[in-house]
Amino acid sequence: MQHSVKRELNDWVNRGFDRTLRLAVTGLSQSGKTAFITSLVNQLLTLDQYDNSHLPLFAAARNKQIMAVKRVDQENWSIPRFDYEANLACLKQQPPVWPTSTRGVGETRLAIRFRRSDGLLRHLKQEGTLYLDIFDYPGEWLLDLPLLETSFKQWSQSLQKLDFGARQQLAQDWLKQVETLDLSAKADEDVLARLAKSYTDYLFACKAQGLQFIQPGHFVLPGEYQGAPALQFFPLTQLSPQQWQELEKKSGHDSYFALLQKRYEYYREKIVKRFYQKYFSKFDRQIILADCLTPLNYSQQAFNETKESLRQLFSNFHYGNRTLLHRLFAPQIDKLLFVASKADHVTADQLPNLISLMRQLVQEGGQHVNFAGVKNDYTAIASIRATKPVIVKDNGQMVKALQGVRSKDKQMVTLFPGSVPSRLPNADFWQQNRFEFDQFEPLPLEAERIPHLRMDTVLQFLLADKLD
Ligand SMILES: Nc1nc2c(ncn2[C@@H]2O[C@H](COP(=O)(O)OP(=O)(O)OP(=O)(O)O)[C@@H](O)[C@H]2O)c(=O)[nH]1
Ligand SMILES: [Mg+2]
Repeated sequence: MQHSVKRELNDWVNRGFDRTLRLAVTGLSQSGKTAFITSLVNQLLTLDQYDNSHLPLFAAARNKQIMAVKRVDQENWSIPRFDYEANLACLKQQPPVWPTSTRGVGETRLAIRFRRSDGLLRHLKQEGTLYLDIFDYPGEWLLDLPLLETSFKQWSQSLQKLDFGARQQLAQDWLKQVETLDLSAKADEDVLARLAKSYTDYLFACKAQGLQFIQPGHFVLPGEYQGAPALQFFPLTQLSPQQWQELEKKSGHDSYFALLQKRYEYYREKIVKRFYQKYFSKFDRQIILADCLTPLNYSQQAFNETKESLRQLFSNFHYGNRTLLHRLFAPQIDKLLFVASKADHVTADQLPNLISLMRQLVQEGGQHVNFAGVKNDYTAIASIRATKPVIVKDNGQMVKALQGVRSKDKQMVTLFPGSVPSRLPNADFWQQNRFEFDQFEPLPLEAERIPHLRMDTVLQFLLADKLD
């Protein structure tokens, strides 16, 4: 074959190998999304032709198929860049600190240049590029998704169910103000703004107690909508069915009752729907991060709210054709990975329990999930390791323990974190057991690489077939 013809053919074949993969990283607030994306980008950027020992279970790395990885210009220039550099800078500090909580969206694109392992056209140079698009957002906004299919009345009534225990106390101030309001009277915008602020204060107080079910999500993280009337409404959780009926009959279009509904609908259509349309309309694979350990630390109520939040997400995020997400935005997901995050909080022998607990946490709400055609798996990882496993002698016995710098007092400690329940804990269990999972500070980088636990299994699941 003539040299130039061969090159042309090579180029043509290589171009054919270029692929794009858009990854949705899904998880409630503080579940570990930013840590995960930062680590994933870091693990790939630090791949090296000579030493890929940090990713032994990622076949393409092990087989030295990956030639180069670069961050490149993202497709959509109107979305802020994911601030990888800032996150890495936090981990490079001495001592390292955690990247901060996400306040807005961020997107990044990696170009992964690879060599095919095998193929029909073996005699030709077989190189291709996989473009990997990932975007990050505040987890708070995820819980707005269920609102898309919920009327104002349904939403108000659904919140009634949560109104017990710690919530009941925290809501007192706001509820007292709502009680004195004549809902059928002509609305005063200032009064609405004041009451919405009081409702928002209540949501912040819930968050501070580890309660996850925070709706509407933009109230605690308004982003560009700070101060907008679209965020000045609140649910009517105290009305009886009869009171609803009466208000529906007698309230005029300029009443508090009418305006609350209109603002809710506006919020749903203009803020929530737009957000999902813009960012969730096209992705190919999804990873769902769940932190099962932190809610165990807080309370039974916190744990149950995490379960309820995931359940509500699942009733919208499931994968058959009938789902809300599919109807509205039609994403085509072919692979889905459930990940228990922060697995370095427990010793290796507890990982099966952690995976089993997470499986139940997500499955309880997703029993009806139709995974038709969607490959799925469950795993537990630490995107950014904060502890090292050690063996210590305790009463003459060797036991597995963890060592790390504890966040609350910055002391290096060695501890045995205890067992993770393999099933959803029931009421008895909460009375008899006490969970104490300490927070740890991140470990320092090792030769520019972020120490992790099983990120290579995640990369293998998500990328392997695209690099083949
Ligand atoms: N030990 C340990 N802690 C982790 C890990 N990943 C995250 N964390 C902890 O969890 C916190 C939240 O992680 P983020 O990655 O910021 O969570 P997020 O989902 O992006 O949170 P939002 O942006 O608020 O929605 C971190 O500040 C750490 O304290 C991990 O792999 N190991
Ligand atoms: Mg984040």
